[in-house]
Amino acid sequence: SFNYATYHTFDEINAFIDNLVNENPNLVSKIQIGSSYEGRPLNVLKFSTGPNRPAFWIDTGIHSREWVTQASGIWFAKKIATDYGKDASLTNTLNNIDILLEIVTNPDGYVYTHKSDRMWRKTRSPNSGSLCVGTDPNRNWDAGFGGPGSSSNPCTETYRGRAAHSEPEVKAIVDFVKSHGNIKGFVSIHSYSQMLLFPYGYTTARTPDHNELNTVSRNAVNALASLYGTSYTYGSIIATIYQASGGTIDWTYNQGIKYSYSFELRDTGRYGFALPANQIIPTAEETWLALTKLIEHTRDNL
Ligand code: 0X9
Ligand code: ZN
Repeated sequence: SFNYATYHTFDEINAFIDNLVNENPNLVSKIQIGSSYEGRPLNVLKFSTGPNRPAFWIDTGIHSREWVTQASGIWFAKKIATDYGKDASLTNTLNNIDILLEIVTNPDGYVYTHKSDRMWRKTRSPNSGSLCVGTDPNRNWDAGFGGPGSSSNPCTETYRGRAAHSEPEVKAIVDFVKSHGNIKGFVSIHSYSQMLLFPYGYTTARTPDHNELNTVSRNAVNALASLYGTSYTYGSIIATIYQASGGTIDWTYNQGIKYSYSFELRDTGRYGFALPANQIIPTAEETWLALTKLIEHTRDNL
């Protein structure tokens, strides 16, 4: 059976996804929202118990080297499928709102971290006029695009790309969010630093929802810490980590998705992106407690 306590290849994750769909046909389906630059499927798991519901989006692995995020996404998928009809709160959630989960959000980068460079972060699209490859998919969104905390140099880790939404991995989510039209919560999961963040990253201006997002975040990180004592900081991106322009959740917030958040999972730097596999399950378990708070607050404020 599937080992949740180890890191898996792209092919293994896709096999996991297909098995989960086959084993839970009345709850789980797979949507392909597009293809990566190198032609790999961009798969989204949809957990749904009825038609035309609002939705809560979760993505993991948009930065390919952040392996504990894809591994946690796998664990969340299994947790949701297992708990529906057993856990009262999750059952209430899925009777009111769909959960959408993109586990391998940057598949070309993920494959590259397995075969060539474990520390690859960006996409794998070429850049004309440069030998350097890839765009930072968390600087490529049309929210303060090209501003401070992003680079115009294709050879840097924070290269914004030639234009907003130039990366097919980003454009697929943009098109999906717009055509869905009823996504009420959005969480983009990164590592590492142990933080729960909300907009904005491109400007010091506070959003109109700052106080509500701050209170929900406090409740979520308290729930997270209740399991193993893991300490998270929280706040706006710019005030908590650093200025970053063109980021995912600034775009989703400006699209009207009030409940837009981003995690930076374990650890705080001892292992960094190379988090030992024996921390996958504890990381996923504690993160799920925080995610549950974010989803419940969205569900209860539709
Ligand atoms: O620089 C980034 O894109 C994020 N840090 S990371 O180490 N995961 O690359 C921080 C930017 C804003 N934070 C999130 N949206 N998580
Ligand atoms: Zn990241």
